[in-house]
Amino acid sequence: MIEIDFEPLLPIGWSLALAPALHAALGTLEPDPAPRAMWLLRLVEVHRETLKLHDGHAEHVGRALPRLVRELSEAGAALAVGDWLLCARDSQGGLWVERRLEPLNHVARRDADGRRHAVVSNVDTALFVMGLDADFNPRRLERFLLLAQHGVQPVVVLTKADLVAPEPATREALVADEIDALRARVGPAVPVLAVDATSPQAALTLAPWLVPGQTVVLLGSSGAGKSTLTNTLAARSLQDTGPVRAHDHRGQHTTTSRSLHRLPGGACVIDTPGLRALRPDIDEAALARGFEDVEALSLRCRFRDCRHGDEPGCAVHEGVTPDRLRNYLKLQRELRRDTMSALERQRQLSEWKARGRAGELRARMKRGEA
Ligand SMILES: Nc1nc2c(ncn2[C@@H]2O[C@H](COP(=O)(O)OP(=O)(O)O)[C@@H](O)[C@H]2O)c(=O)[nH]1
Ligand SMILES: [Mg+2]
Ligand SMILES: [Zn+2]
Repeated sequence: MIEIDFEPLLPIGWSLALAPALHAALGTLEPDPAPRAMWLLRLVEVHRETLKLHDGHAEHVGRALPRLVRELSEAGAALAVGDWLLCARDSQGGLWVERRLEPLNHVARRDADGRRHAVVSNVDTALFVMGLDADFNPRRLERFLLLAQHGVQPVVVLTKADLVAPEPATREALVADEIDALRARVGPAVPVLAVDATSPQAALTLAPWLVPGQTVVLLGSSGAGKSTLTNTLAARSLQDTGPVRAHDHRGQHTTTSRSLHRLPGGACVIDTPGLRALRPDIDEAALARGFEDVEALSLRCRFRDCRHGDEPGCAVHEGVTPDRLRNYLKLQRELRRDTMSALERQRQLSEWKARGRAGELRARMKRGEA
């Protein structure tokens, strides 16, 4: 028997869409003769040993049961900021996470071996933050945009609009040109905004995505202005921000971990450290959605198996800028490599298991048991 007061959870992102996951998680708890008090908490920060959890009123420090940690890591689905967790206290008052509710979505990346890592869970909007300075890189942005899947709305936020040119009229014209060029490249489905992340005006520009109960994650490379934006949205200094290094205009990795914060207006924002060499965790369908223009044009290529290289009559070659096409083909190669290595890992695992079983059988036969 557990009793949950949902009302305080609404401002920290609880929604009806999570009810089935809660029901399922409750169903996996062992029946207890004595009624136990359990809490539903949101994970706001992950540390090496401990977790910071929020109940809608205050933060608590807890730990995950080792069995849960093992299960999740074997499934390649470790706990991530934004997760909803069922927790209980032990007799000494220690807070333990017993179950994780199946997330509605993950923003996830892959490492060089093709292994999947969740960055954050249960987000409504992903703000892809990119500076209008040396950080500006449409190819990297296209990669980032692929992270927005399973109902996560993507929004591009161009920061440092105030630094583009000293003269306001020139500045506005240059920023408008950059926005138009990006829109033409990523398509009309993704809003593109420009802000000065240090100005309160930025909070007004982003207000439509920050209504109560919404969870927004800030993604982008180091120095893009994510922590600056977090502080501006919160109207106070929550996150350290770093001066940009003079030689390469990059930030100095001041943000070292992900953390979820409540904003005065009722939304939650998750600040993240910069993701360096980003490999989005995607499948063929996600790649196709991110590059709808390529997919649509490829139907008009002369050859059905056109690889949009130097084949004659390639409609994609004609209709997509070379830079975007190169990026698409590179992502496609990476995706195939990751899929291959995931299959390879699975094959290896079952081979080891089979070998283990065969060895066991031989040993039992020796002992005359089989
Ligand atoms: N003028 C101006 N400076 C900004 C803007 N956004 C970020 N910065 C500066 O850029 C540096 C890096 O910002 P930070 O928020 O730490 O980047 P993060 O690594 O993405 O969190 C800081 O010195 C900020 O003050 C902006 O829109 N305008
Ligand atoms: Mg930061
Ligand atoms: Zn083609």
